[in-house]
Amino acid sequence: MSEQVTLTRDGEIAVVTVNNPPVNALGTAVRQGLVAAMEQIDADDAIKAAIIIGEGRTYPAGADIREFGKPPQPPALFEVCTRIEETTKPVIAAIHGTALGGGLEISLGAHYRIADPKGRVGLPEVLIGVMPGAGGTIRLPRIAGIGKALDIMVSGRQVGAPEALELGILDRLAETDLLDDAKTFARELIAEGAGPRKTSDRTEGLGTEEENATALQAARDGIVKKARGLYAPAKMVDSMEYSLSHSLHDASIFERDAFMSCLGTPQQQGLNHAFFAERASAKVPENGRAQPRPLNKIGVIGGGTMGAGITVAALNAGLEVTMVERNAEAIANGQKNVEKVYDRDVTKGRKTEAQKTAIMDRYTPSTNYTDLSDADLIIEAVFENMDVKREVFSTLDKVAKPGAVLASNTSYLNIDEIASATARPESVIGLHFFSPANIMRLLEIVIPTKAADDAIATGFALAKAMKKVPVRAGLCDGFIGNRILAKYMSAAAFMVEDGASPYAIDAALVKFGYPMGIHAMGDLAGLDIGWSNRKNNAAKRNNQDRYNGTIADRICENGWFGQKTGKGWYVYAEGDRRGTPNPDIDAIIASARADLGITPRDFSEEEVIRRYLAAMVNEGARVLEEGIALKPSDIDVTFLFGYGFPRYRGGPMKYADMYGLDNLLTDLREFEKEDPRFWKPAQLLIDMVERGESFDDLNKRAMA
Ligand code: 3H9
Repeated sequence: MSEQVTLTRDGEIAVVTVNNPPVNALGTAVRQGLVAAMEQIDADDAIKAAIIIGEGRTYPAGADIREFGKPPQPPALFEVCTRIEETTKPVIAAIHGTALGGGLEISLGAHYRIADPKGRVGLPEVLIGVMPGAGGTIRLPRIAGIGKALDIMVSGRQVGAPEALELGILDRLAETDLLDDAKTFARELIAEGAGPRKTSDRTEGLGTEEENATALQAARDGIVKKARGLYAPAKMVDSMEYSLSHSLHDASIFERDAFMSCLGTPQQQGLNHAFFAERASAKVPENGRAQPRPLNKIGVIGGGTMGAGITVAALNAGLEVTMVERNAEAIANGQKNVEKVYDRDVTKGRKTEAQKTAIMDRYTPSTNYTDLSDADLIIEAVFENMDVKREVFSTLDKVAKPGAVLASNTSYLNIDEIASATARPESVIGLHFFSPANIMRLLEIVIPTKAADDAIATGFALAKAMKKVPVRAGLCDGFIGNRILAKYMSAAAFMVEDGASPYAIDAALVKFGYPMGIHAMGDLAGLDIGWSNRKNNAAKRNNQDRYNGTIADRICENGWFGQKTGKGWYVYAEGDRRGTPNPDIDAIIASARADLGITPRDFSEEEVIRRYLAAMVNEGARVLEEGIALKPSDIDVTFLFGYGFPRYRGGPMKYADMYGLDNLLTDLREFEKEDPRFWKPAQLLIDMVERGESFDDLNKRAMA
């Protein structure tokens, strides 16, 4: 057939195997091979039934995303699916791993489907900015129904085999070996004389014309809310609707055109970038040079919100965890904080009481550091204070076994200084989790000067076990994320001083795609944190720098720290987490402006975004220049997974590429006139504009 598709025979059954590692993506050679296989199956009278199966870890997981944007090569995937469906002998898709996107579409082109019980199916095209383009919107609703099919496509979720069986997507689950069971299925079909059963001819998922119209309208009404700015979902409904009253051929062309109209759009570029950036972030030199150290037992120092979150993340990863607190009361609270998470899971039906008990069996509470003597990795999550941290590390140095990795969860402090409290700085790294640590997927892995490669590789292995997205960060104040955050928070603070409404800024950010604005975010995190930082850093502040805390300080002086005090930039009624603008803020802002001698001016929504992003990307460029981040896509990943940056925009550096680095530099030059210190363009940015380079060029170079 082709190197990537083989056809073997077992009596009357043809077994068509796709072998295109790692995920059997449906690239050109696979598509050609599948068509050739179907030709041969039709031509050979001795073949009475056929099976399509994937070699290795999965059934095809979709179209080859790397081919998007390149000139399309025949046959198109929708033609392959139709060719499979037109085969004159029954074709069975035998699914294991993940049959996603085009992978599910070719199995819907097949006449019957059997799956490994652990297999999953789905149409996740929406997550990369496209829609199903090879019959997904045509065939899936015919068996699963319009509502269910749209739920699967709009969410992009992976449907487990048992649910897929219930929905009629699968005919049966394998009970022993997938291929053996598929062959048994095939023999049964041959014995029954059952011929091909075309999915495109089936109607059991559909209702009457009126019912279908109602379901489509309901989908349209719901879609705006669910789609959160994405345009592919509405196109899916259009395509589905069209297919109900047109031939398979016409519907396929309509769907294909809708799919093509998504390609190359900013959303598709952003989401595609996010997909590959997420996978590139774990590709760091240390992983190539060293193997991780053993990782079974973890120690966590501290049972507060962070320590408990890290503990839950480690327990969920199947690790054993010993949590150490300073006294009986503190450890009892720490344990309560961990159990709370699992109790909630039980209440919500996500876990059984027995599962909770099994997990908690791997948890050991302790008030004694010596209980950490057999831990492979110990993560400190205590109070953010250098003296306290150094004391913890000096104790750990005495009790931890040789080779144990010692990690600090600090978000700002100098880890070299922390490491110097031990006699083994080569085993010390930073693991900066984001709160809540059992939910947020970002993990900054911070590299102190003396850290050994295998200690760093162990940090990445932990991230993998915890299903987190790791980003390698060099040492500096705030590492990648918080350092850049500080800059755009200042840009927002200056805009408010100069005339912008904090609520208008938040609204502009939500419109841009953020789940919430920066002021609402401040209220959620607690305004007292920034206030205390500003006070602590007062002595270090350069008097020539514009001060960013004038207004925020005054809010805090009232005891208004955000959600936890019921008041901050917004006011929060009991149980209300969205809040409404705090009516006292206008007066605070007005008095601050008067004291600073500022005559307020208007800021358009567009200018708000320009300034916010310019501050973010300019600092991102500095972070790159200094080698704190290895590549621009790591900065994107940081902001996508830790700071709510809208995924469909790809991350700040990708956004900057699409906005144009020359335009960004022009903006910085314009803002620089009013505050040359704050807005000074990064040298890297200036050089890149001069050379006509993009951040994507730097990504490619870093990955070469
Ligand atoms: C589609 O099908 C459109 C059609 O409707 C119509 C067309 C006309 N292509 O994630 P992993 C690479 S759209 C190319 O680390 P896991 C990935 O980059 C497609 N490459 O493994 C990585 O490469 P590397 C719809 C792909 O086990 C390697 O495979 N399908 C593709 O954690 C391993 O990936 C999807 O959107 C691809 N389609 O997760 C599925 N997929 O080693 C997208 C993966 O160089 N894929 N690679 O870093 C996934 O969700 C996950 O990769 C999967 C495996 C769940 C399959």
